[in-house]
Amino acid sequence: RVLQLTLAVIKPDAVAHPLMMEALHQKILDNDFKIVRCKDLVWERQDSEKFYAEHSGRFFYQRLVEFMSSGPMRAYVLAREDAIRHWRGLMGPTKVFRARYTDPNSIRAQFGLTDTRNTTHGSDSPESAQREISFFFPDFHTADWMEKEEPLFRS
Ligand code: YYY
Ligand code: MG
Repeated sequence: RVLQLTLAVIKPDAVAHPLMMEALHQKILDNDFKIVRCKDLVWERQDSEKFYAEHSGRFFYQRLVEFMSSGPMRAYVLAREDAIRHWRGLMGPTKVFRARYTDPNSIRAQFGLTDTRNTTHGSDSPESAQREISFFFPDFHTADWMEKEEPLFRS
C-alpha cells in the first residue's frame, strides 16, 4: 500500500519547552511515522496570515497569527498509512479544554495551554496536506518523492 503524507507542526508554545519537543518527537517515532522532511523555522507575521487565511475574520485570527509568528516552530513531512487521520487523532480536538474532557490522552489535552497555544498542527485532508507541505517545504515535490524515495520507506 502507498504511504500517505501529512504536514505536522510543533507550534511555538511546545518548541519553547524542550521536554515537550522531545516527547512529541518520540510520539511521532512510536506511532510508526516516517520522518520524510523536518525543519525548524520562524514565521514572519505575513506567513502566519497567509497560512491561516481561511480563518481571517474569525474572532481568534489576530491572536492566532501573532502566536504563530512569536517564535520557532518545527515542521515535519510525515509518511504513514492513513497519516492524516492518524496524526489528527493523536493531536486531539482543537480546543484544549474540550480535549482534556473527551480525549485526555491526546497531545493537546496533555500539553496544550489554551485554544490558541494548542501545541501542534496537522493537515485535515489530502488537499490541505499538499498545500501545507508546499507552503512549508517549497522544494519538496510529492511526485518526485513518490518515485524516488517512497519505495525505500516500505518495509
Ligand atoms: O485544524 P485545527 O488546528 O484543529 O483547528 P482549526 O479550526 O483549523 O483552527 C486553526 C487554529 O486556530 C487552531 O489550531 C488554533 C486556532 N484557534 C484559536 O486560537 N481559537 C479558537 N477558538 C479556534 C482555533
Ligand atoms: Mg485546521
